[in-house]
Amino acid sequence: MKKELEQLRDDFLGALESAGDSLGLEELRVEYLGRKGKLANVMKKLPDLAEDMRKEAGQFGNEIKKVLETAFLEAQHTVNQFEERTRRDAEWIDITMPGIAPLMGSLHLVTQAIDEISTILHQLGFVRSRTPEVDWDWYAFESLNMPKDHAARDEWETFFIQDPKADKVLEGKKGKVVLTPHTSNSQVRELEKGQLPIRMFNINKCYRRQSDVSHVPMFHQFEGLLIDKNVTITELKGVFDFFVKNFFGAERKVRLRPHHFRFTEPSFELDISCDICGGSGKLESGACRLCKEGWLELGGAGMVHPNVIKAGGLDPEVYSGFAFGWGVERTLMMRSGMNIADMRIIYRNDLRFLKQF
Ligand code: FA5
Repeated sequence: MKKELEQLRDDFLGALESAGDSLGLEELRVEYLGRKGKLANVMKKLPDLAEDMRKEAGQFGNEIKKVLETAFLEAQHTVNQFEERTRRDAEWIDITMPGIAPLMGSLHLVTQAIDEISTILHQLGFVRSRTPEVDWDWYAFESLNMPKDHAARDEWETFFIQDPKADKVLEGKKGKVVLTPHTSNSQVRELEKGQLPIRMFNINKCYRRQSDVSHVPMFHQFEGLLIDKNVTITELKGVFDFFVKNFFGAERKVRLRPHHFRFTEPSFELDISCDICGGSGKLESGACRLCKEGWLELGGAGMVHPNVIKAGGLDPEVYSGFAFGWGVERTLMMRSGMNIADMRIIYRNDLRFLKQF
């Protein structure tokens, strides 16, 4: 039995050397030291030995067991250390390698334009006011000298809000509810506050049933309103000159063209020489699709109509003023070098386009 135990020890120590990894080690432990393993099998023979030999063989068996267990623990320690080092090596980071730059977000180009427009108007002493973008017909049309069913309203191609409880447009004391088709709903809302003089601007979303190279269904306008005693067109012209010089540069050509709005008298539209065709109306490929004639309309303006001043609760004999409303997207598109020939691209959420700004 002694020889058998010595052989078993030698076999085990030899096998430990080539166990490889912790799995191999565990298999060896079960094979030799497990409850039904090789050592247990040899020790099972103890009761068959003569009594005088049994004690000595038992002691020897225990010594061999201790040798095997100690050798096993040492091998296990070595293998664990090796495996831990290998794992750490695999996770090693070269801190001298250039990093991956995190993606930087930026403000949408329309938001950037709104900020710039606001800065210029602030410099002129205008203060930003907020008006609802879902509003009553009264503020969007009727108080602006456009009675119900007046043909002038058609130009605004308006979206109405449906009453969720009935098959009709939502309606209240101030008329139907609309998605504001222009920012001019701010005019009477501001007059009603009765804090004079008024020098406010309002930038908001507007909605119309329109979509082509120079129109989108949701766009932005900035509206200016100045009401005081003895206001003249000269001051309106001064505001436009200052704005154009600051936003587009001193060299850019603009023109005021007589127009008709129900809420201003006299009324104008302001055009700018088109930046896409350089003001010629022509491109190599044919006519400029954006402006068609070298000029692009940016917005409307005029002296506030006496009926509007009255609707706001003031006396038009005492107070007068001017108002203007420009499209933010068109203003932005016409900035030198922007090269945006189709307004719809601004809202396509194409990152290849948006990342440029
Ligand atoms: C108006 O909306 C008037 N409320 C402007 C005004 C204000 C006149 C105060 C007098 C006094 P108009 O419909 O022309 O006017 O629109 C003004 C500008 O908004 C246009 O010149 C254009 O720049 C922009 N705009 C109008 N519709 C769209 C659209 N669907 N998409 C993008 N921009 C638009």
